[in-house]
Amino acid sequence: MIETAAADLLASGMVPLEMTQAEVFQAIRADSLLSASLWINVALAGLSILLFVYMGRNVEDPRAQLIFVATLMVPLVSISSYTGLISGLTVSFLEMPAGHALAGQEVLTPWGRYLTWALSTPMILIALGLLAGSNMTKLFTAVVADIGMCVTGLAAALTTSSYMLRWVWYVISCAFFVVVLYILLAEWARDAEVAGTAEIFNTLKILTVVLWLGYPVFWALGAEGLAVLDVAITSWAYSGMDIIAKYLFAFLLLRWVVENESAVAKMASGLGSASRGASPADD
Ligand code: RET
Repeated sequence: MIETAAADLLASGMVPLEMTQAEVFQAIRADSLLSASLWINVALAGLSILLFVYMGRNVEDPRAQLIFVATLMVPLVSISSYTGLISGLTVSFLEMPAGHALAGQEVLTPWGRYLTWALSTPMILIALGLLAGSNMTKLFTAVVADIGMCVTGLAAALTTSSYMLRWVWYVISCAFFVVVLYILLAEWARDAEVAGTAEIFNTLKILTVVLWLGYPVFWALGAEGLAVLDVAITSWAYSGMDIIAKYLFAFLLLRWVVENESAVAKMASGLGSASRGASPADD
């Protein structure tokens, strides 16, 4: 009964102010398309954790181990993130401000996604930076800019006072994203040439850049932005991108690390390698 009532409210867009966590939980459960988009990620994250632990059982080089640990954190954070969404803990119904296409209506906002991206995406970047042979400055810059992107994305989703300010946060988040893209496409691409990991780095770089660009596009088109797409479709878009950006990405990276552990071990130790133009070939 509660489920049907919650589904009707969700479908009509007439959601009472201040829903309890149990009501949000029921509303999510009642939308089978939305629920499926969340549960599939819990299942895949669980399987990935088991697979990655098994793949890494014989890895001994510390740098390769660090790449494994960082990558393994991605499905671990993911399973927690999706559990938060499914339980209703990290989802709120927020009233959109004047100017928004759904102004005055309560829109389901899965803000836990943006919060947990602030933990999972730095892990992806740390793994990529280690693979490229990044120095500490670039790694730090990429991770900090990435956290800035996620936290300001969270602010965009949670701002209900002004429609314009939602987009101001969005633009700030995009500015942080540009820094991340620059490091990936220019700095680390060059570092990977020097480190001898260019082939795998380039594959993962393209996968990452193409998929990550999809997130701001779907945010803009989804219910929280221009509201061209509905909540369940947007959730499927994020879940689909997550599956490739996290599990496929992690599998390709870890498989390569296992097969090329000696090459990873031969990379300069530490994270203090010189920056631009300072490869041995320049002497
Ligand atoms: C937001 C909205 C504001 C503008 C920008 C965004 C970018 C998000 C990205 C997320 C990547 C997430 C991944 C998660 C995997 O666990 C916050 C959507 C630029 C790039 C890869």
